[in-house]
Amino acid sequence: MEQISVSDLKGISAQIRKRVIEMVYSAKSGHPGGSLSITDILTVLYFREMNIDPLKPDDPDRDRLVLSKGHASPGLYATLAIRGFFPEEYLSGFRKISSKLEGHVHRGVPGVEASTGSLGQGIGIAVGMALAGKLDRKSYHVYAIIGDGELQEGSVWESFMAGYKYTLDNMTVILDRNRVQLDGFTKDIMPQNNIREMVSSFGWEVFEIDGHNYDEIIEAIEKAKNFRGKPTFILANTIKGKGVSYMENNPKYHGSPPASDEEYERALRELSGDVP
Ligand SMILES: Cc1ncc(C[n+]2csc(CCOP(=O)(O)OP(=O)(O)O)c2C)c(N)n1
Repeated sequence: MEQISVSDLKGISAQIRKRVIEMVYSAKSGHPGGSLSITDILTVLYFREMNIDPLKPDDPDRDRLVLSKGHASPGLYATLAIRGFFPEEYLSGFRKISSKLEGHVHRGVPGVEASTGSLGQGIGIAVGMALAGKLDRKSYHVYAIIGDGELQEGSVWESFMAGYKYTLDNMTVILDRNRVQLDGFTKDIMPQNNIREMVSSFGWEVFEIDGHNYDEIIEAIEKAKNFRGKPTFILANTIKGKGVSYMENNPKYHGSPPASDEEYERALRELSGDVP
């Protein structure tokens, strides 16, 4: 695997974040907040850690990533395009008639492993992929990215039970712990007392990181993919809307694009580093 530097990874993530803003502003809809919170994690996975080849998106030996919080499609689509799975020009069709880039991630798009959007489902699909990998004696690794609001779906906990039962040490769940869900904060809507202990008590090995710190992301992913005997879980503390000041920690930008040309331009300036 090519060892791209942290500074190059940061440059790529800035590009991805700008594409996210352009996509939702052009579509006049979509989910920027939860896309920006996972951008650094997606960048490390797709540009450094995952065994993938954009020219062979169906290679049976490839690593797989299921975006269980499928509304964060702008983040994944922009990552896949910049990684070379499909032309970047396609991003301008996001959420428009006759484009393949639907509002929630869709299996027909090169690099997308599962159609998701109904929360609580993708993690179970990832369990199935990991179990298939074991049965087929394949060495690929399966990643699932889930949201903290998504933890409120009971099916997530069924997946944790199954992962433990089948000793899916070829699987890593990454929790985007941005503390915001659709229209409010998780602590007010359905508080989660101690996620580390909850998941660990289901038999998973838990790592906790700052989900915007590249050294921590890289170290945790490498530990997780090499860990044997239990499935792994990375609790990534993130900021919803990361990188755009007025979107950060603001539930309004869960599912709304910049509200005006001024907001749009400010977001792009901030992501270009032109605003202190
Ligand atoms: C089963 C289901 N119920 C409700 C929704 C509507 N919905 C879309 S995103 C969302 C909030 C999700 O919160 P979280 O998982 O924390 O995502 P993030 O904040 O990371 O974007 C909800 C309730 C859905 N997509 N699926």
